[in-house]
Amino acid sequence: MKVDFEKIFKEFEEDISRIKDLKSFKEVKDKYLSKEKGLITSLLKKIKEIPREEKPQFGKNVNILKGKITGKLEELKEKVELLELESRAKEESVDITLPGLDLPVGSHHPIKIVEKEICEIFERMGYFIAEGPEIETDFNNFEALNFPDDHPARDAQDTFFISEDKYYLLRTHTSPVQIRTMKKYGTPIKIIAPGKVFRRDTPDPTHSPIFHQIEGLVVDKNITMADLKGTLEKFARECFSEDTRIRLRPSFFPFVEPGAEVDISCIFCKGKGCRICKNSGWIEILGAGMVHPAVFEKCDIDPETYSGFAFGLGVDRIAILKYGIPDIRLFFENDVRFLRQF
Ligand code: FA5
Repeated sequence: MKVDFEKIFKEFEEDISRIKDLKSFKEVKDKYLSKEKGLITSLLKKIKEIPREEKPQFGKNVNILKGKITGKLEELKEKVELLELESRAKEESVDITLPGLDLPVGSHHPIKIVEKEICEIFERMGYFIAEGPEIETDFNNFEALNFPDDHPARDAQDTFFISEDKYYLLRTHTSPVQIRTMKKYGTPIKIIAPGKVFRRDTPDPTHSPIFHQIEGLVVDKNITMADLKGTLEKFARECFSEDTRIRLRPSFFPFVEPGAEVDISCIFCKGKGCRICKNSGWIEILGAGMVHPAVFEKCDIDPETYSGFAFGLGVDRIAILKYGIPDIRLFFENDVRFLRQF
């Protein structure tokens, strides 16, 4: 059997002259050097058909051919890789004259801006931030806060219960964080607890079924109502303006005694009377009071030794006042035209 090694090498040279990228390089390499179907392999397989005395020379010739082909391909490989890189760089190059993409930049939600501002005021007064879950137990949300069994807030009309036995619910205020903190850390305490709360209130311009509160709790020896009033006065001046005044009106919350609703002097008419304050000169912003002894007892704190005050303010209502927003529902509709303004 005659094999023309010269001719094979010529054909190989023609093949490599047509190589222009890695793909065609691989095709040529496979044609000659592939272990399964390559030409060199098929020549080696033919060795058994060769007369005995010609076998050594034939083997030698195949090896020489293989060496020449391998050498040439190795030389070429580097060049092809470089070519490939250049053409990729050309294709992927950035046209710096094209106009840039307009990536919209997000902003903080107005409720979060106001929540942060309020938290910072209290942090400057030495308060720590505490947190509690939005899903609460009846114990933390009502029982430990001294709500009687027949209190209307415990009614399914007012509370979103999430278990059949009405034990788990969406917290209706941030006051359960008071219970969690007293139970976990004992005394003394000086915390604020911001968060979402939920009530089955019909939505209207000042009511939303989801809204935000910030709870405050201070417990130590000799804490008095004067401390509460001084703290809230300082808060009102920092949150609104230096000339803002506050007034406390007696009110009832089962977990405080005495309890109070706290008003600020109307920030729009400065107390003269206008449409927003319904001509009273005052706007209600929060509930507050001295921690009820029964609540201390539920949390294993001795009411004879310790006293404390607590308050709970509605962040959404404060944001409405600060920004002059006509309807609380705007905060929850997520209309970017509204949100973009903050
Ligand atoms: C409470 O929730 C008490 N836990 C506050 C408190 C804490 C009192 C500590 C004493 C001691 P009240 O139900 O009044 O209180 O709610 C507090 C504030 O939440 C209100 O002043 C109001 O600003 C806001 N608020 C109440 N209901 C809604 C609602 N549906 N939508 C928006 N804001 C509301």
